[in-house]
Amino acid sequence: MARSPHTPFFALIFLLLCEYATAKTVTYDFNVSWVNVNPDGLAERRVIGINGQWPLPVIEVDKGDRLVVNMYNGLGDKNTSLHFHGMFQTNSSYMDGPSMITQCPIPPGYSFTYDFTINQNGTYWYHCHTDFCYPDGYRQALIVHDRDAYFSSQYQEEFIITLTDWYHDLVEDIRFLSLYNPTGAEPVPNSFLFNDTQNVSLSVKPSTTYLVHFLNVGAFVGQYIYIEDHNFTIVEIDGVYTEPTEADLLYISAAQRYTVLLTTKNSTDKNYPIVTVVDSQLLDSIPNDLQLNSSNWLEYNASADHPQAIMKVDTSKELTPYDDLTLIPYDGIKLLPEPDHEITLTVVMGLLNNGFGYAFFDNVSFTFPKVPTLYTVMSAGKLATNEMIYGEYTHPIVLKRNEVVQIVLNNNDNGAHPFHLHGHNFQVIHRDPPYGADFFKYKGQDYVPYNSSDHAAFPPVPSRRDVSVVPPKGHYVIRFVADNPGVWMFHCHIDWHLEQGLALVMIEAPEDIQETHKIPQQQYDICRAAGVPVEGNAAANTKDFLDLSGQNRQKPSLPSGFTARGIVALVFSCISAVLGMAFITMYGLSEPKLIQKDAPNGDERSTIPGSSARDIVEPKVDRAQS
Ligand SMILES: *[C@@H]1O[C@H](CO)[C@@H](O)[C@H](O)[C@H]1NC(C)=O
Ligand SMILES: *[C@@H]1O[C@H](CO)[C@@H](O)[C@H](O)[C@H]1NC(C)=O
Ligand SMILES: *[C@@H]1O[C@H](CO)[C@@H](O)[C@H](O)[C@H]1NC(C)=O
Ligand SMILES: *[C@@H]1O[C@H](CO)[C@@H](O)[C@H](O)[C@H]1NC(C)=O
Ligand SMILES: *[C@@H]1O[C@H](CO)[C@@H](O)[C@H](O)[C@H]1NC(C)=O
Ligand SMILES: *[C@@H]1O[C@H](CO)[C@@H](O)[C@H](O)[C@H]1NC(C)=O
Ligand SMILES: *[C@@H]1O[C@H](CO)[C@@H](O)[C@H](O)[C@H]1NC(C)=O
Ligand SMILES: *[C@@H]1O[C@H](CO)[C@@H](O)[C@H](O)[C@H]1NC(C)=O
Ligand SMILES: *[C@@H]1O[C@H](CO)[C@@H](O)[C@H](O)[C@H]1NC(C)=O
Ligand SMILES: *[C@@H]1O[C@H](CO)[C@@H](O)[C@H](O)[C@H]1NC(C)=O
Ligand SMILES: *[C@@H]1O[C@H](CO)[C@@H](O)[C@H](O)[C@H]1NC(C)=O
Ligand SMILES: *[C@@H]1O[C@H](CO)[C@@H](O)[C@H](O)[C@H]1NC(C)=O
Ligand SMILES: [Cu+2]
Repeated sequence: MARSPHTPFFALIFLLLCEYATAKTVTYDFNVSWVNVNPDGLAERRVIGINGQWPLPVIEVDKGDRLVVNMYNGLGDKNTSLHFHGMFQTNSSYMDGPSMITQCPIPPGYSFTYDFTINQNGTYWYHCHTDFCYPDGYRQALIVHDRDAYFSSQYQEEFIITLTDWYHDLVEDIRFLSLYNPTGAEPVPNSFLFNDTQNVSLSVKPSTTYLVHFLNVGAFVGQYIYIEDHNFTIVEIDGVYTEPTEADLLYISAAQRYTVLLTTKNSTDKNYPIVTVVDSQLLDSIPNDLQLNSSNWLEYNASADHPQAIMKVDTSKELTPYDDLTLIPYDGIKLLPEPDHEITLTVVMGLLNNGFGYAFFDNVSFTFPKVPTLYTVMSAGKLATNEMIYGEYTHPIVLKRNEVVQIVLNNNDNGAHPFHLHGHNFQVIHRDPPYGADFFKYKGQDYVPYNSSDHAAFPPVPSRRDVSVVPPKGHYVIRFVADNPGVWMFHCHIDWHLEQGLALVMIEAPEDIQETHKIPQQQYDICRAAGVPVEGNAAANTKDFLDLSGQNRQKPSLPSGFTARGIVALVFSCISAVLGMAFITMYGLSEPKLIQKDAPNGDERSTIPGSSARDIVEPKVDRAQS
């Protein structure tokens, strides 16, 4: 029988459809090792490189692809692991990356393969998640391209740009958590980088639209960004497509992402500064030589002038960024119904009895368990739904499958905190004070907790993202559905605050985790190599999961009768004796504001004293600008 003349045509269509629909596997081999770099021209330092290179490779995949990263830890002196920020890791929370939560730390000389499927689009990033490591350079963009994106026909070219704070010292040498820093003053960066360098000229064509991905991969500081005489059209935040929204100034906190369309002018006579302004409200002190504002250029004409920016002024309305709470998700997902499970948390900074400055959700400063929490789920049988087995100091919260969860986050600290939830994005339904009010202009107002009977109406289609900033002395309210069984951290993305314990762990639908998760053998092998037990409760007790004796604990609270002021004074007299005033100048310490009640009892389990957040030690220096 003669073949139909149409066959080749249909075969071609079929092949095209297949090509279109078939996900591919994208494999990266990462040999992680130390390399020396000097991206700001001020100091050479060691950073964590991949295959001998830094800046690190951008991971680029298409929606639906399987991503495989074969990682070899060639650092020699550090454990590591890799987190893919914003990835939902459906049925694969064991690929999420945080050490001692969903896997064991990968010791030097060992390999580990991350392998999962990406059913998301947009702008993400990867960074190490063992100890406090990514300020040492192990972080880069991860872009999920999507030819079905509603804006995909509206641009001709694409840019990926990271912003970051930059330190000249290794995290281990900064020694942030120490007796020498009782106020917990965050290390002040030495400089700021634009796409891991400075003084960048982005060469552009006239009358062309670019899709620009901005990512703040910094460890600490948020940044404002604008381009002189140009506007952005926001189309995505943190992997969530938004209705196209025009904005002239963005504020990007640590770990947030914005993707914008940028249309160039039709003339090529001038170049325009791309201006970044550091959120200096976060800095406890500002050294004279620290450059807070930077110009990079949208370069239309390489031979024309590259002017420095004419600054917008901090003190006027000019520096009011676009309020991300008003961005409407393109998928139109409506306000989730009233919560089944409400969690109210208060962020507090305080001292424990070793004189170190810690961070707390209520009275708990996150402390790693002895067994990674996910492995506790897998080994606990029916007890997996009992919060207690995960240990008091991981601040565990067990969620039921598909319940609507609401987190009310009150901030009793006078710094802003960008909170990130793993495994989800969330609706941000309320925030106070809002952007444009006193948000970054804290002038010492009182702590304002959320009042559920006194707030503005929630938006019908709330903004969604995976990192949202809780304002100084204010609060926010977020909602999500517990539809992704797994073990997920919720933590401040200022890496210094994570180190201080500003984290908790959610165990979402533990029975479903047990059913859907098949932990690869390599993970157990890595644990054996790291000497970490893979069964048992948070105290590694496999016999009696309800017996937590021997669990890791936060340090005890200050002894009763000892005031925090006393400790600080004591510490400072010692320090002054050793280091003199130089140190105090270094951390920009002003008179610490301390309110102290007696510890409720001598129980070593008690932590920071005081029953309500208002009474709690507050040793942070006043951040009001002088
Ligand atoms: C990783 O890189 C180091 C140094 O660049 C090299 O010595 C080592 O053989 C590499 N290891 C692997 C597994 O590729
Ligand atoms: C960028 O330009 C500034 C101002 O001219 C200069 O101080 C700085 O060293 C430059 N940075 C680099 C990495 O060359
Ligand atoms: C790696 O992690 C294990 C388990 O926590 C620990 O015992 C070991 O000291 C760590 N190794 C390094 C090099 O930090
Ligand atoms: C996750 O596992 C559940 C239960 O086996 C299954 O219904 C679902 O399709 C899986 N989802 C993905 C994205 O693999
Ligand atoms: C991913 O893109 C598709 C269209 O290509 C869209 O329907 C979907 O909502 C997007 N997913 C997310 C998580 O934004
Ligand atoms: C930013 O740096 C990354 C990594 O080096 C690179 O892939 C990307 O092209 C750079 N972006 C621009 C706009 O040059
Ligand atoms: C930017 O947008 C503002 C209003 O949102 C408008 O007034 C201004 O003219 C726009 N600027 C440019 C360069 O398009
Ligand atoms: C260039 O843009 C300006 C301002 O938007 C407009 O007035 C002018 O007509 C444009 N010229 C051309 C050649 O498109
Ligand atoms: C680029 O700038 C130079 C110097 O200002 C100018 O002479 C030249 O005409 C410009 N070229 C274009 C294509 O606009
Ligand atoms: C940096 O920008 C801020 C805010 O726009 C401004 O107040 C300040 O004067 C600028 N500093 C320098 C050195 O340009
Ligand atoms: C909460 O708001 C209601 C209504 O305005 C008010 O009556 C109540 O006193 C407020 N509660 C607190 C604790 O401020
Ligand atoms: C925190 O406070 C709660 C409620 O008062 C108490 O039950 C718990 O033991 C405290 N936890 C710590 C670690 O102090
Ligand atoms: Cu924080």
